[in-house]
Amino acid sequence: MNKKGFIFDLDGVIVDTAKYHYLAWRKLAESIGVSFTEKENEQLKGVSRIKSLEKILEWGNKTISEDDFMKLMAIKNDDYLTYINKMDEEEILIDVNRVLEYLIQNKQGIALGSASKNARTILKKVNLISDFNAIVDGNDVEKGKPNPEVFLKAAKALEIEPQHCIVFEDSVAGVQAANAANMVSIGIGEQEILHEADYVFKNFTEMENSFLNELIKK
Ligand code: B16
Ligand code: MG
Repeated sequence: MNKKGFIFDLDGVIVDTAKYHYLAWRKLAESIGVSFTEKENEQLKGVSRIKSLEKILEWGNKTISEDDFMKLMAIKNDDYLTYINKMDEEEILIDVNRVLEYLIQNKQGIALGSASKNARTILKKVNLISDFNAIVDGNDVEKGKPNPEVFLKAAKALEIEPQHCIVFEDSVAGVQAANAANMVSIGIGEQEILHEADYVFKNFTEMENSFLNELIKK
């Protein structure tokens, strides 16, 4: 039997939480006099919470105390969680359910590999948590993407060798992390942005079960 490990990023692959990160970061950035648009938000995709705030402060040329830094991160997260708490199954991105069902039917390993410390809360809200055999998130890693740590830990948790793992990612840093982990990288998004990936699909609708089957058989 061919058993592969399929590792899913969360934000941008399973759900679009980037829009909520955007609203919360924009509110926070504006409160300290830093302008924040969708362009800046794009650069925070796949980036940890700490690194995100560091970047925002850098863009605004601000230096603050360690204490204030922690306070701002907490304010942003509280605000973000007000959006997360309203989420339900309706927010699962197109055809994610079909892909998960196919992989479950074919007895494949399924893991989450996300930078988010809120990953478990989000998976529970959208009722997908029981589909995952392993969850590795921002609470479990020291080094963020493009470091491969998150995906290597997910492979280990699945007890599947990295070269038998496949990663679905929407961020450039995530694709680089998958490549560094010696896994098959599948970009979900635009080819021009995710050109370092082994394959790129606009979304899961473009990815047929026959393609998944080929990955399993490889
Ligand atoms: P949190 P992913 C990432 O999720 C987001 O893309 C990124 O924008 C966010 O800053 C990061 O999680 C940390 O999220 O504040 O919830 O810990 O794409 O790796 O699933
Ligand atoms: Mg992502």
